[in-house]
Amino acid sequence: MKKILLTGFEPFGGEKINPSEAVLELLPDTICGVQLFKERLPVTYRESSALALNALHMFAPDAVVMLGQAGGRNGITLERLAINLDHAKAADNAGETRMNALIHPDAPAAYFATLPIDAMLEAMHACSIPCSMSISAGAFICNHVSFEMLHHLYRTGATVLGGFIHLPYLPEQVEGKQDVPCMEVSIMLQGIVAALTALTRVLNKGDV
Ligand code: PCA
Repeated sequence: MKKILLTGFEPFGGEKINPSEAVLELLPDTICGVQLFKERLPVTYRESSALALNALHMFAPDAVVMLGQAGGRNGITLERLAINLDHAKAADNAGETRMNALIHPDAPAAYFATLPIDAMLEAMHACSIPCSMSISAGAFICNHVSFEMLHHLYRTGATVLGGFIHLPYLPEQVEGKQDVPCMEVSIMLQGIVAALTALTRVLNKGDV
């Protein structure tokens, strides 16, 4: 049985909820015969990627799909890249701020996601889910975890596919705010299930 590791984040920046965590909780345990493992990560530079890599070693998945919140975006975005930079004015949930810091000084400037993101995007479009490709996951914790994960997978020559998906705000996060886009959790769920279904097709290819 093939396996996918899914990660999501705890709330941050004064929010009470993180859409990635909400979606993680609603996802089933299997999709198209592929087992899903879920890991909730802290929004900290120090612990997030260590926990993600720990889950990778524990579950030994065939693919890793990392989820996070990108407030202000109006659809689900598939990240093409993870960059070798920690650079955000905002402090993480441990109070740490990092600016102009390379994540791994000897590593490349960026890694491409290895998930089948074209097929995943097409699958979401086919369900009329607002979604698009993104070339920047920012330089905060989401990018940090994504870069550390892809760095590990590229460096070890692992055949495990990996990549990051950003989710917009949930409706309850934008109450009282004007012109801030949001998406119902049921639509996010439908989008992620469609994207994962496309991924399972790739993973199951070659299986008898
Ligand atoms: N979004 C932030 C960190 C955690 C999350 O869900 C980001 O985009 O870096």
